[in-house]
Amino acid sequence: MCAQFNQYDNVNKIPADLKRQKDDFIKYTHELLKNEFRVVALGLFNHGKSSLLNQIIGSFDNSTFSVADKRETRKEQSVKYKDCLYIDTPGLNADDYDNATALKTIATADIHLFVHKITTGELNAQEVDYLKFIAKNQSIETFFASTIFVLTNSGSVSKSEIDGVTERIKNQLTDLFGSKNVYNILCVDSSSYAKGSVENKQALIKKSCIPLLKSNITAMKKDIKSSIDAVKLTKLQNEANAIIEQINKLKEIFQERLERTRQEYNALKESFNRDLEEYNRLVRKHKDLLNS
Ligand SMILES: Nc1nc2c(ncn2[C@@H]2O[C@H](COP(=O)(O)OP(=O)(O)OP(=O)(O)O)[C@@H](O)[C@H]2O)c(=O)[nH]1
Ligand SMILES: [Mg+2]
Repeated sequence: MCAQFNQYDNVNKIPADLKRQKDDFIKYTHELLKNEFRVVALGLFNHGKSSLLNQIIGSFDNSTFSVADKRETRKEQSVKYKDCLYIDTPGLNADDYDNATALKTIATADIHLFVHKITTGELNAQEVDYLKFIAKNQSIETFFASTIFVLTNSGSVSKSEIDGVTERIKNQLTDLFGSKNVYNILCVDSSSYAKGSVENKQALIKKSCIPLLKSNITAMKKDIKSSIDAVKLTKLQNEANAIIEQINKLKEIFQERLERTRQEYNALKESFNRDLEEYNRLVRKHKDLLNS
């Protein structure tokens, strides 16, 4: 969440950057300390985040979270449903602004729904990079214990494809993050669930696996509830430490600059004194010549 100060040349920009970081931190602290259980959908754009959240909250006509067959969600949107706050994020990789917004929201999640469209195969390089980035800011074990990989569009692929992609993603995650974590992966179809619910087709509802996802979220919530305060505290400490680190870096840079300026000043002063001495010597010589 903390911006990196890669460029210190514009000294005037630094106070503004620090102020923004401080404001972000305060906003983040408020969000973390609110007694809300936050379920955040994240993933690449157009992979089905908004559709999924609509179905979880029973908005079968997709009228709550905006859905389209193009890059759609541009800013975070939250909806309170039962005892959770469901938060939709702009698709990662849409652009830098969207990424920054999504990453800030992700940092406040109690449960992450990592949404991935199964028809695209296993996780791609960008998804892997985002996972690495997100997991870097918190304990990996905690991150995976609070994450469900939701593979959408299951109705568009065969059962063997579902099994194959699920297995490959599990292997990818194990290779990347180790075998100790629990990787929750579930394949769903939001459109089938919506159709099944509207037309009251129980077989379609069951096949969509959305009811299973909902009960998995409830179970996960129960599991992590006892450790939630400790997790929030760790996140806040990490954020505060990142800001302190930036301030210390700035302090070092300013001290170096001060030292350089002091050396330049001393060198200038010495050269000026030498010039002055030479000038006085010349004046004295000139006076002696005049007096002789
Ligand atoms: N058949 C099928 N279509 C889906 C499913 N999930 C999403 N879609 C369709 O995929 C398209 C994109 O869905 P969205 O929910 O808007 O995707 P998003 O990830 O929120 O996209 P951004 O907001 O742009 O990041 C829409 O046309 C949806 O109807 C699914 O499980 N099955
Ligand atoms: Mg969306």
